[in-house]
Amino acid sequence: MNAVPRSFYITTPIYYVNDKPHIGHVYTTTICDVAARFHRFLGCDVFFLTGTDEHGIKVEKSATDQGVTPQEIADRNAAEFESVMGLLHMTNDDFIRTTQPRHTSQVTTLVARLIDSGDVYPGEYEGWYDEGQEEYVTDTKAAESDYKSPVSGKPLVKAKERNYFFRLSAYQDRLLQHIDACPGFIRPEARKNEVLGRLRDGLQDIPISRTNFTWGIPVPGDESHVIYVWVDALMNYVTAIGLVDADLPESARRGYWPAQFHVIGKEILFFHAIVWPAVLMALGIKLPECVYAHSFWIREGRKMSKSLGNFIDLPTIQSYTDRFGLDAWRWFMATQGPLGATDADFAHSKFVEVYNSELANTLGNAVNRVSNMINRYQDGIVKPAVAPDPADFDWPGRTAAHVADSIDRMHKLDLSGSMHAALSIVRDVNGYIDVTKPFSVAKEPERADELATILYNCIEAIRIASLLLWPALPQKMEAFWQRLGLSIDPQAGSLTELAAWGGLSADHRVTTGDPLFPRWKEPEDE
Ligand code: ME8
Repeated sequence: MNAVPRSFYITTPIYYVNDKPHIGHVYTTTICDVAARFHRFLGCDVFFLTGTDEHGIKVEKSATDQGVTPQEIADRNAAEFESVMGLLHMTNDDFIRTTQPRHTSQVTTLVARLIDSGDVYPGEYEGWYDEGQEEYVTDTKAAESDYKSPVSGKPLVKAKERNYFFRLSAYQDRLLQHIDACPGFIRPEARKNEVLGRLRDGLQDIPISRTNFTWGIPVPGDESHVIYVWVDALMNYVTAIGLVDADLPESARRGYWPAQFHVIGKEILFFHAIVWPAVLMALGIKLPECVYAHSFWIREGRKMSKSLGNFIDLPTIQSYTDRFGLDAWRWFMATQGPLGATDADFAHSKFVEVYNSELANTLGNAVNRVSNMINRYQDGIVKPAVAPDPADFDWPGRTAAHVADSIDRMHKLDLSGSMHAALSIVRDVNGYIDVTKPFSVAKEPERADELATILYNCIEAIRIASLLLWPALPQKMEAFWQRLGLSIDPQAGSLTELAAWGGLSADHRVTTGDPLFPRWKEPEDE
């Protein structure tokens, strides 16, 4: 088993305020939330950051169109993103907004340092510009996409600007060396290879200032330019922990750097795995441990896009949490999401299938069967396991192996593997009941001790699984603990001690209740 890291800093991208929250934002934040909860439970000092990216031409344009100030748009939409975090019970420790003075002041300091060191220099740039994406596209890429934006389809425009440039080309070799020396720096492997390919093609210096709009942080010493939104945004990862300004209260968080994980979507890999590390190298700041770029959710086999109007938006997400419960939604995000190199399909039938097979039939069923038997045969009291186990099953060994596996996978951000390791304990319980047949044993009063052993093993195994499952299923596992009369505080950081076999004392009273995960039947077609 890996040692528990002392501190654990995990970030999501900061989301653009010119868009409405959708499954993509919710997904990345949920992954980080599950990992953050798990690591807190393990006793790590966790800092989980999310927030909003509020500058740039798109926000300025929307503001002009709507006749309001960009700040008003930013305030309104950032509030919506923040409320989504609350609605979905995210446990982020802070919510950074790039228009906050604590951020802008430190970005100014950092860019001034880059200008002083010569890593940022004034120059002239001419190239194909994608207005929607606010980025220049190389001549080759522009030709490949027929001089249209690969994202919006709108024509690219030939733009010429006097800009401040970041000397990205100077960091190509150091980046290659770093990736070579730290194999876990970019994950998954396919994304690392993508970055290596890009590095081998050669890096050009990149313009990091704009003059065609004003909604941004001014370049220090030259107010006619604003800092490119991407450089501004990337810096949130260090401004939120006051890395640059000892006078800010946030500077108490400096010990969290370097971050363990920047979790992002694959489309912003270049910025996180090339630009950001190079900027950090230029500033003499350590690099994060891992940039984890997941793939995309698609819907019913089709890419989600504005033109198709098929985004899984907040009302759709709420229709799932209303029908299946928030935990069922979190489970699907955590176990079926695109953490690997391929996209994942959000298909309604798949959601129902996973819900029924894993939550209703496996977990919910085990909890119900065992609680009901303890109630029916033992008046709801857990009795000690004094008799030998009729199946001679190595419960302490088996559960310890699954616990270690689940923790180890979570350290690597393999959420599905971690949760399924926990669920394996529950599957073991269901198999054990089939073999030991407590419902038959209960018919013979002289076998009461044997029955007590069987039921103790079952409820104790489920208790251990519930600890590991809690980060994905917090509400339902807390409800289960309540039925068992356990008061567990996952913030207290005692997961490994609690997960040791035999922790459940006899004489606990188990209450029954509505099924935790009622089996889902599609309403009949009208
Ligand atoms: O890119 N599937 O913000 P953004 C899974 N502000 N995840 C998805 C997704 C999908 N179909 N679509 C989006 C930005 N995401 C910048 C980031 S960071 C310093 C600045 C998720 O609002 C995924 O995490 O466009 C992706 O990287 C992010 O939303 C993009 O959010």
